[in-house]
Amino acid sequence: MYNRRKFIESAAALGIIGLLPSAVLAGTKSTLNNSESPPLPIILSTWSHGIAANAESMRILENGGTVVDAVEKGVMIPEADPNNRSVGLGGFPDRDGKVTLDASIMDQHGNAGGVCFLEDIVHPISVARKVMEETPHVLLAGDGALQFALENGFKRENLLTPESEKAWLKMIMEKNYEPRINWEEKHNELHDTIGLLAISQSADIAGACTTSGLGGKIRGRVGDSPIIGAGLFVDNEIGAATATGMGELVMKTLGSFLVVEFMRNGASPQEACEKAILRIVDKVNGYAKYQIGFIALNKKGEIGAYSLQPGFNYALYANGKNVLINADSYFPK
Ligand code: SD4
Repeated sequence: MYNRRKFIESAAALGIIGLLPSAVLAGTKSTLNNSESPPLPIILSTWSHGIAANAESMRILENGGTVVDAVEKGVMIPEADPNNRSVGLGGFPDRDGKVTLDASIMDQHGNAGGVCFLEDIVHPISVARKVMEETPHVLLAGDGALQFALENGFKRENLLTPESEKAWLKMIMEKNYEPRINWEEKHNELHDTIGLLAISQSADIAGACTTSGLGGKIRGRVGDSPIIGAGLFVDNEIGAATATGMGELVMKTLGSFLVVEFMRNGASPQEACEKAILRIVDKVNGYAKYQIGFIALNKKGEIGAYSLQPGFNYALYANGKNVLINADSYFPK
């Protein structure tokens, strides 16, 4: 079980107390000062692969990159990692053995771009950015997205690594297509979607989300990650949110948009993530079998995270420290 007190103590030592969700702070001693504005920039992302992604994002910001450069380049790290089985190269394939990718990106001006059901391209997030910046559209799908990528200089590559193929063959033999909760924890080698949010020193906010989606999905299935408002939403006046887990639950509730709307109506990022999970519990049949995790940040640089099931963690880079934190969850451990 995650040790809250120990975490709070180390958070105090790291100087990130002011950023932490109230749920994490609840029950801590009143000597902790939670009122200071956290220094910007801050990077926040889903799961342990977020540590390396955050580090790259921060490096981009420190070297004068824009906040949208930072979110794109950050998530490119897990996309290019063949050992990461849920994002980009080496992603777990669909039922037919094809790796199909979904990604989306939003900048501080409210611009958005996405690709879905894209094959053979290592960096779907960069194609999504091109859709955002160089077309009048928001979302390109399948063969059309691939054609657009190739026309824009992206190279075609086989994304199915021998390890992913082996895992796929095992799944086919076992005929076990049921989505599993917290792949990272229970299936050591598997991870999950990366959603990454950044707020720059000048308080501009951007976000990126990229995934190979649900392992063993029916061919043609598209999840929440490329759908603006579902897997990702940014409103530079308010804040941003991104989601991971069983995309169908997020799509049915337009989860990331909902989190941002809760913040617009006065909720803290932590309260907003909790309310969005409660909305799933309230509205989506069969929710208890699945995992969903939300992360969020607001214009002040406060952050929040919450999940349906225990086991969700997120990476927070703030105050010069890049740390992995366990989120609180609706279901107890
Ligand atoms: C999806 N939300 O495709 C993504 C992937 C994920 O557990 O996070 N899977 O539904």
